[in-house]
Amino acid sequence: MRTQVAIVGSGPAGLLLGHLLRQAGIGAVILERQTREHVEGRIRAGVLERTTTDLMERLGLADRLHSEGLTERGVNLADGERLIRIDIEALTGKQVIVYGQTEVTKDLIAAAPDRGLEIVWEAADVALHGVDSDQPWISFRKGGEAARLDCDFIAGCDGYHGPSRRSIPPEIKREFERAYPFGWLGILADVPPCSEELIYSNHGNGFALASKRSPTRSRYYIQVPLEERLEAWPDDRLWDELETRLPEVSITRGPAIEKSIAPLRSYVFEPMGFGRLFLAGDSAHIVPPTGAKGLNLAASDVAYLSDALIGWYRKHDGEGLECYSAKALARVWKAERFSWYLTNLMHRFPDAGPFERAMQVAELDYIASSRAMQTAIAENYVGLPL
Ligand code: FAS
Ligand code: PHB
Repeated sequence: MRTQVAIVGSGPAGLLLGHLLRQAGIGAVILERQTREHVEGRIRAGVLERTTTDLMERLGLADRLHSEGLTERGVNLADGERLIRIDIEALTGKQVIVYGQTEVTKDLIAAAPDRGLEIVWEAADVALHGVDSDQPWISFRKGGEAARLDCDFIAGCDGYHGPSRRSIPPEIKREFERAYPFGWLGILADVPPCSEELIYSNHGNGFALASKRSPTRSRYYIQVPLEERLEAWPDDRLWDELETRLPEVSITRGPAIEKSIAPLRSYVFEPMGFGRLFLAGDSAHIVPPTGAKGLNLAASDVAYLSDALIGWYRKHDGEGLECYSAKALARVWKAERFSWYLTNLMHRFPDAGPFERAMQVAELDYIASSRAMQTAIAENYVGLPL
């Protein structure tokens, strides 16, 4: 097989990139290890910045997002009984849209065949070769048969556990990491959301988040110790704890249709490019989901990378590709800072003492009383400009 840009991974990063390149008439093939059903069944992100919805509009794939997505004009920080509403629309003129990553992924996969974006599902043993040459290629196995994909460029959109990042020589890589001493236990249930807008709660028992997917489907998270086991949280215990940690809301209970625990981590890999290999999304950076930035950073990476590749193919201008890593990382680090800041503000750390708690209270007091502080949070929450 041969294409112009070989993409590893059909998560949001790989799919958005594939579509942006196809729209520009550039050949692209996606190699995905999992089945289509597995990828479409994953429950992850839920909050979309304008930069992400703009990309979907640019691709002409935003109809369902706009008809089924929920527009959010504000977000709430709770501290015990106190609720601090941040009017993101009044403070920034922008909103965010709640529309599940699952739905974004389904829309992008469904549109692929008509736009000549080939996705090879169940591509096993993907390995990258010649990334520092001008003829890189990928070996993989499909249906037990060895196969090869030749290309001009490789886009590593294979998430945190994928192989691409490991193709960048250790002598030039730099890694930055902060692992948090807790995880998020998430539940998805077909019950009406408990509140109009999202509520992030800092409670004595730990963090909680009230989110949603539709007027009849809700998504909740609570902070749990890292070693916590799912079996320890039957639905009723989880609903009891959510009622304790979320102030002033009446929660409708129902059976979990998905329940999982995700660790929290801040991670950045530099550089995001080496030779003819470019990383985008979780393959290069992870943010704790507190800031709702993971999917949106994947989208902004491919906005930069697609422009750079289109510049190379259309004008033989390599400048965009040379600057890609620095440009993407500049936005990544700001989102890392915001996600780390909100995680520190809204979670209870096992080793924190009275002073650390007093700092959280003072910070929330300041946020409650300062338009400038609320504006700073709103600007980051709706997404910083590209
Ligand atoms: P992905 O991990 O989505 O996709 C990578 C793809 O590569 C996968 O399909 C994988 O199967 C494939 N792959 C891996 N190895 C391969 C190999 N060897 N060969 C071929 N294919 C391979 N982000 C937000 O913005 N907002 C939120 O609200 C939010 N909530 C989250 C909640 C949870 C519980 C979690 C876990 C994450 C959340 N995130 C959130 C972050 C999440 O959305 C990621 O940032 C997003 O999926 C990143 O997209 P990709 O970079 O495309 O990586
Ligand atoms: C979600 O709806 O899954 C969600 C929303 C906001 C976050 C993280 C997750 O910060």
